[in-house]
Amino acid sequence: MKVNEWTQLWLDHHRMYEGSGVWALELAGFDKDRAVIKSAIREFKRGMEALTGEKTLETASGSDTHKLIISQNSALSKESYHFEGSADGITLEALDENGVLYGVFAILRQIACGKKADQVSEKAAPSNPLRMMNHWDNMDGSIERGYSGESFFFENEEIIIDDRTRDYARFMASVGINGVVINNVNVKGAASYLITDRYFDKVKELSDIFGEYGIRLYLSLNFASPIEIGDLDTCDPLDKKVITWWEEKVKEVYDRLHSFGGFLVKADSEGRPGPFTYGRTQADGANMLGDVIKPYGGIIIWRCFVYNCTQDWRDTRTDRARAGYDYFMEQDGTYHDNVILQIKNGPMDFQIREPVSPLLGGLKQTNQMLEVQIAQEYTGHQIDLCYLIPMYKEVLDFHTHCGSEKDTVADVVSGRTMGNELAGMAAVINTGNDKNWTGNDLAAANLYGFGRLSFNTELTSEEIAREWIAQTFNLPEKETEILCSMLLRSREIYEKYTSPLGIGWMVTPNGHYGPSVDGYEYSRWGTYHRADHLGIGVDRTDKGTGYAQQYYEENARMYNDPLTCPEELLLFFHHIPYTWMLKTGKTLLQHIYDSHFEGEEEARGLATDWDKLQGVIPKESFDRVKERFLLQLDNAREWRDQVNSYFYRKSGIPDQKGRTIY
Ligand code: GCV
Repeated sequence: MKVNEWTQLWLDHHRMYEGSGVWALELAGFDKDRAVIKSAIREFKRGMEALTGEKTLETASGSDTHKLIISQNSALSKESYHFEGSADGITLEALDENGVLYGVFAILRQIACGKKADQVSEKAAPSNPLRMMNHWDNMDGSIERGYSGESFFFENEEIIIDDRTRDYARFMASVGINGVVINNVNVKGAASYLITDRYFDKVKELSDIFGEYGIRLYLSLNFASPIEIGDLDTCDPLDKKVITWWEEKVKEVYDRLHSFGGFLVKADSEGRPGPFTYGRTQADGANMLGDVIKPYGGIIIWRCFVYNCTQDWRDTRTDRARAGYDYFMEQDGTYHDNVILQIKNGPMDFQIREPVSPLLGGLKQTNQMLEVQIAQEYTGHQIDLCYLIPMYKEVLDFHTHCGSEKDTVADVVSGRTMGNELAGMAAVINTGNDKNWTGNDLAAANLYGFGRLSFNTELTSEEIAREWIAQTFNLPEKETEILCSMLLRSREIYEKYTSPLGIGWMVTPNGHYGPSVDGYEYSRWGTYHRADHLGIGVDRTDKGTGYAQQYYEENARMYNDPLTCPEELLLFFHHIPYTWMLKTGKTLLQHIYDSHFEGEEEARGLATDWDKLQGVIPKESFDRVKERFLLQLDNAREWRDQVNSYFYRKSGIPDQKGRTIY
C-alpha cells in the first residue's frame, strides 16, 4: 500500500486558524537527537503547520517568533507533562521523553479542539503505567475478530513494514499508548517462530519504529514453544530442561531486541497449551517465565481467560463465569513481581453487558490489569454503531469493596489500591488495513477513546467523544451535537435490540454477528440462558452456581437478591419468571418486548441522524458509514423479531401493546 492510501484518523489536523508567526524550538535537559524527541519535534512541526499555517524553523528570532521551550522538570512524574501557552509561545515541561511526546500531542489536540496556541495549558500524568493494545493479528494476514480488513503487520507469514507502520505508531502515541502486542494470543504456526532468527530482524525494525514513539513491542507467546520450536518433548514449567530452554531463548530474544517489553500468554484456554497439562498451576507457568525474563527487565502478562470450553449443557452446576476466580484466586500473593494478570472486564467474554469480573480487586496481592475489547466481536462487528467508552467507564467506576478506600476498578488497575507499579489497561484493538483503519469510521472513536481513557481515567465519555469529533471532522456546533449524541446513545441502543438484562450470548455461533437465541444454548461453551416456558436467566446466587459469592460481601449481597440486583444484570444472576414485575412497573416479558421495539426504532433514529450530517462529513466517510447503518437496521430488525418471537412462543404471553410478533 502506498502513502496516503489510508486516512489520518484524529491526526488529520484541519486548519483551525491562520497564524501569523513562526516557531522556534529551545530544548533544555533533552537531547534533540534522541528518537522520541525527534518524533515530538516532527509532530509539532507537522501539526502546527497544518493547524495554523505556522512553520517551525531551525533558527528564528524576528518579532513574530514564538518559542516552544521544552525543558526537563525532575519534579514531574514518569510520562507526565505540563505546558502553558502565552503571547511568547509555549513552555512544555516533562521528566522524560515520553512526557515530551505526549505533551506535544496534547498541545496539538487542544488547538484542534479550538484553542489558540497562546491559550493552551494542561498538567497531566497518566492514570495507568501500562496502556496497551493487543492485536489478534495472525501471520497469514487474517485477524481474529477483525472487522477492518487484513493485518497491516503480517502477510503471507512475513512482517510488513511500511509508512503505515509509522502512522500506526503515531496514532497510538498521540493517545498515550506505550505498549503493543503485535500478534494474536492464539499463537500457532509461523507465529511461534517470532522468537527465532526467522523473524528477529524484522521484529527489531518494528520495535525500533515503535520505540521512536515511546512504545514497547511485546509478543504473544506459545507456551508449548519448547516442544513446537525446540526439540523437547515437554513444556512442563517445573522441568529443568524446559527452564534452561527458556533461559537460552529469552537471552537470544534480548540479544536481538534490546527494548523488548515481554510476553503475553494465553495458556490452558480454548485449546491453547498450558501448565495444567502437567498438573501445575497457572502461577507455576507464569512465575517460571517471569523468573527467566527478569534479568532483562521484561514482564510476563498472563491472561486469566481460563475456563472449561468443553462443558455439557445439561450440567447446571459448572459455571463458566466462576472459572477465572476459581483458577486464579487461590494463588493470590504467589505471583512474582514482574508477572501481571490480565483480566477481561467481565467473567464471561466481552458481552454488551456483564458484571465486572470479581477477580479485579478480588486479588489483593497480585499485579493485575484490565482487558477490554475495542474490536466489536459481540457488539456489532464495526457495522453497528456502538460507542464503548461508557461501558469501559462503568467498569472503571465500579466499587469492588475490596477494603481499601481506593476500591474502584480504576484504582485497582492503576496500582493505586495496592501501591504496585506493574498495573494498567489493555484492549483488543479494532484496526486492520482498511483505508479508514477501523471499518466503520465511527468505530475509530473507540480506538481513540480507549487510549485517552487509559491515559486519563477521569475523562468522561462525552469529553472523549467531543475531542474525537473535533479532531476527526471539525464539525460546526449543531452537527457536533448530533454526532456526539449518536455516539453516546449507541451502546444502550445496541443493548436494547440484542440480548436482554445481562443474559448475553444469543448470537450467531462462531461469527457472533446477528441473533440466534438458542445458538449457544446446547453447546459446549458454557454460555447458557436457560429459558423455558416460565422464565429465563441463570441462577448464580448462593442457591445456584454460587458465582455471586465471589464478590466482596456488599456486592455479593446486592447481586444475590433479585430485588437489589441492578436490573440491567438481573438475568445474569437470576432465573426470573416472565411475569416478574420490574421497577418500571413492567413485567420482565413486557420489558423484553418493549426494549426490542424501542431498540430497533432508536437504531433507525441513529441512521436518520447520520443523514443530517450529509455534506458536512467528507463524502467518502459519509458513504461508508451510511452503508453500515443500512446493515445495522437489518440487524436490529432481525434481533427484534427473533428475540420477541422466541419469548412469545416460549411463554405464550402476548405483547400488551398488540404489536406484530411472529
Ligand atoms: C483470541 C473469545 C474469542 C476468541 C478469542 C478469545 C480470547 O473466545 O471468541 O476469538 O481468542 O476470546 O480472548 O482469547
